[in-house]
Amino acid sequence: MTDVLVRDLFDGPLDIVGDVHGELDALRNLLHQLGYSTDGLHPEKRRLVFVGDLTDRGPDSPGVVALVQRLVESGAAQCVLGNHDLNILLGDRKHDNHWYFGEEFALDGSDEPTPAIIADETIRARVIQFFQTLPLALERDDLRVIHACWDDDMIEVARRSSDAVALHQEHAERITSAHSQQPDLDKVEKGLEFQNRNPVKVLTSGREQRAAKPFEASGKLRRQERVSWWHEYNAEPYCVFGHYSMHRGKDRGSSRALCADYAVARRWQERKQHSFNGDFQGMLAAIRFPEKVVVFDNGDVELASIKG
Ligand SMILES: [Mn+2]
Repeated sequence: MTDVLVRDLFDGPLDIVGDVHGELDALRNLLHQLGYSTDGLHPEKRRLVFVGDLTDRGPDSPGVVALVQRLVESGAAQCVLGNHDLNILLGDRKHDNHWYFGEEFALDGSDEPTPAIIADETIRARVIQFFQTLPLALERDDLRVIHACWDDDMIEVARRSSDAVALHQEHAERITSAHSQQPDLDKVEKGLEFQNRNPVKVLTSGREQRAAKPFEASGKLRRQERVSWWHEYNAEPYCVFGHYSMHRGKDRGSSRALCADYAVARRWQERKQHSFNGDFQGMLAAIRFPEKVVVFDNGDVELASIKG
């Protein structure tokens, strides 16, 4: 594998699919709503691009990876690596990726089962083999695709590497060794350096900053918060990204940076709610380019949010 981590994006009209997070039914519905055949072919020669985070939380991560892998390998789709996909490549056990490690339950110590298809040896090998082929970024003159954050300096670093895991480890080790010379750095400062000075982290999960006050997210007390980089994005090409799950109707993006993640990852929790009536709030969506409209998995269509 000698391809570098920043590659050419398909030309022509595209449908850029947000974070799927194991929601195979939603993905099948969305591809149907967009007009694709099961082979990923479109009568108007449109093509698919995935912003990454194919797995975790939803019920069928192996099914989503298998479908996207088939589309990518047949030339019908492209896909970039997300932070959840990276965690699996790094062998990092997280709360949401228990399925990959053969665990029936989420690893947060709760007794609540998270119904999910569990990976066996064959599935694990196939998932890793596919994720190893994924770039961190795709680009063409008028458009860029990234999982979390387009950062020019980090993109330049990624252009010189063909292995996301090796690049991640190289920078993690460099930062660790720099910290041994800086005994005064506090824990938050060290955490921020691991996040903000590692190109693979910045591109797949974005920059962070010290929070004014500690806050709770996903059951953990956090002292670092995400930076809303899209407010400052003013490059000429549009940028479509995922990762920052948004609520429908609530804008996330600048005039040229458009978020495709409409929080389908919330569905596994929505299903557990007593009051759940089958109407999901979290949606899977695709941004059509150059049209800049959003198509949802239930067939709804709206203009892509372009307000800051
Ligand atoms: Mn993500």
